[in-house]
Amino acid sequence: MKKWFLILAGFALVTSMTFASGSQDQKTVVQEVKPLVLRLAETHPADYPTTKGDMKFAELVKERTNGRIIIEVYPSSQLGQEKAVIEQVQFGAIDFTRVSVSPLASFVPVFNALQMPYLYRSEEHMWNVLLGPIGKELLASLEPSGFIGIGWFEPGARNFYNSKRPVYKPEDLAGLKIRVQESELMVGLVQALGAVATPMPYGEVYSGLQTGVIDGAENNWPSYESTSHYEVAKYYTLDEHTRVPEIIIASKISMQKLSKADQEIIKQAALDAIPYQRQLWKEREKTSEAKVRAAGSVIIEITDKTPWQQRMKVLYAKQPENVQALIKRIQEVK
Ligand code: BDP
Repeated sequence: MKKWFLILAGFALVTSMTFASGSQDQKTVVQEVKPLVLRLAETHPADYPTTKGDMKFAELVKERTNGRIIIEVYPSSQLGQEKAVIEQVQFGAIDFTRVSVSPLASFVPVFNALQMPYLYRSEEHMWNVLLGPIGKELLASLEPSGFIGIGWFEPGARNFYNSKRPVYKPEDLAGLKIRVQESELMVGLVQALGAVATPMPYGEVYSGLQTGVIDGAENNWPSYESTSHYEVAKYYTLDEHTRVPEIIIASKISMQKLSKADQEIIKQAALDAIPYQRQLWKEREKTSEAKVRAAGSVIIEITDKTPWQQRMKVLYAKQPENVQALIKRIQEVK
């Protein structure tokens, strides 16, 4: 029903009356201008703040192109899990996706700098980086790999959770099998804490926890709640080990088919959707926290993060020179 409405609304019906010269004959010419329909892949469900951010982006593009460009958002991993989707974006089979920088860094390793543990002093520091010169440079740097970076969304801080025991200090993680994103850096992070890292797509984590293939995972409040992972892993430790920015990327192949003016509209629309997503995120963090607390999750506060930060030194030392240089620039941002 909705789809049909979109299709109908997208058709611009141009009606012109032509009068044949010297006669009273009237002819009506109906010309159909079909909108260009592009697809955006999203992992999260439709009611998730990030998906709503994607939808805001799509709405702005539609509005600003007078319905000539329609971006259809496919939520809940309908088009595949993030790593596979990124590959498809690279080949032009999917036009856009919103993903975590974590799997993207396997394609463009310098992005690892953005997901280093305890890198940002605060959410504000992270946003100053993303919206400042570094963020702009990074979006632009994706082009040789077949992507056009167009915007960022709020990722929240990630925390460990597991089904076995409360974790107060890194030593408590020893031997636990912890799911990580498909990212070498995240594997290193978990290993540096003494746990066993198990890379796995997001969509498989719930059953992994349920069947005991893994003991735990790590994520922000909204993801821990929306996936129902809290039902099968009730110990949630607020160690806030990392903030991994969310990014919207377009396929270079898809974007090149558009006029420069339309490309600009798309880039601007993605940037203009950011405040909306950030606002929804703030609200959802609170409701997610309330929901998992009410469901009986055991929430462990960490007042002194120093022992966690100490463990991460090895990971910093391991980074190649270009990543180290970028990390330093990020740390210098006010
Ligand atoms: C969520 C991100 C999503 C990732 C997921 C994960 O929003 O993009 O796929 O974490 O852990 O926070 O895989």
